Amino acid sequence: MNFDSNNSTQVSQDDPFGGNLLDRAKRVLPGGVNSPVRAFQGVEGDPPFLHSAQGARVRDEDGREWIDYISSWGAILLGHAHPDLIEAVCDAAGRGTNFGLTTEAEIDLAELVCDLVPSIEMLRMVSSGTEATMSAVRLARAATGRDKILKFAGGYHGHADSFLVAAGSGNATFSTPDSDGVLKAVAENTLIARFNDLNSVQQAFDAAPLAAVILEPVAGNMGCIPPEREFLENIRGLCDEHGTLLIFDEVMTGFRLAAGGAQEVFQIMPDLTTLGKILGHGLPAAAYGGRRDLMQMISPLGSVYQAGTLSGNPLAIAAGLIALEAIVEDPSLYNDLEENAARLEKGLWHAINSRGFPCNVQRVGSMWTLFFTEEKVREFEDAQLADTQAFARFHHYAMQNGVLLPPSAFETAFLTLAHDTETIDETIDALVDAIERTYT
Ligand code: KE4
Repeated sequence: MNFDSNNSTQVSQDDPFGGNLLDRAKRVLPGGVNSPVRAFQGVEGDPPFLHSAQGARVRDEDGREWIDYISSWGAILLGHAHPDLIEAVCDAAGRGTNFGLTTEAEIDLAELVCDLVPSIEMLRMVSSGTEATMSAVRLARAATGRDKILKFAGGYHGHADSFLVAAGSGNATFSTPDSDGVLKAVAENTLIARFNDLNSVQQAFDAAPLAAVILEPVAGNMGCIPPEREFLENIRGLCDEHGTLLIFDEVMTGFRLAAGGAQEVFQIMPDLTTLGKILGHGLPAAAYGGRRDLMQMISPLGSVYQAGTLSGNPLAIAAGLIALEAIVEDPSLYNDLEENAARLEKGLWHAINSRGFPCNVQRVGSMWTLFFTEEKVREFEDAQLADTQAFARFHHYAMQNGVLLPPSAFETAFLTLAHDTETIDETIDALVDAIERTYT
């Protein structure tokens, strides 16, 4: 691959209406984006404005193309614009976009989720991961009669108030708001522990009765951080001991790490699971589900209210059915993902070790992050100590070399089934050169 340095992202797109797209966007959207991370504040250069995607590649309004590892933040498994999915969504759209009453397809998808995800006996569809996690926490508080929940520093579960909190000082682990507009009274009901640090979890259990522990079983929002041995098992044990519900936030890991997500890989059964991303394969679908006795507490059956105009939207369901049916038809697809992701990791480690780059690749299945530190990243504080300025430069050089990584040192990159051997080898060449330029 020849690295055309003219593929710089510094040059913003000129739109037909004069000015450029970013200036235009900033006049009507906060920061010019509909979600903060897209503003490229964590990396160098301006964000491209994408026009289309196909397989493993995306293309911007100016026709520039990149091998894509954002993969819609993990929502894309089969590859962008998969023909079967496009056909299914177009067919669904031709029959109407949303009805506000239940369709058979919603039952089909719910049955598939129950078949695939070990701990889910019943679920409720929603339209975003945030809705899924906030509803699961509401359910846990109702089921236990307790107020407090435990999350982990660096864990991201969407933007519901209960999750936008920062660790308080001292051992109390009681939190303070991490966003304006979040009430202190709300933040105080969220305790914070450190990922892979069982003592900090024990401290939280000692501090107050907990309704739930919510965690990403593989951390993906502080870069990719695997759980260390027995960490998940010990949390399950503490929850059982204290009558606390365990919520696995598998919005990212669900259908990504295995057909049954992280709970299948690690053989741990949570009480509730939240899903999203691949469940809609790029269309707005998410869900929370788990033990039947808990889910039967949800309105209209039970006393826990939750609702949504577009929950179970026929187009999102059609996309989700294509994704999950592909998994059922060919479970070996995870072997293909593993093989190509391992090839990428091996290629990066070869360069890191042979050229002595102060970097570290952490990967779980098709989720991976290149950290600019030689140390193992076990928890959020470790990720914060990595050289995020170096990552910002690296991301920019990677884009100039034709590879688009998530624009933050605290995110995870994702492969899809369209990231074949040739694409991986192109990526390795491009990223090794980008690391080299980062350090020259
Ligand atoms: P949404 O509300 O964005 O659909 O899902 C929230 C969420 C919940 N749980 C986990 C584990 C998640 O990763 C997410 C959302 N992920 C981020 C990126 N890591 C979405 C990207 C964005 O915020 O723009």
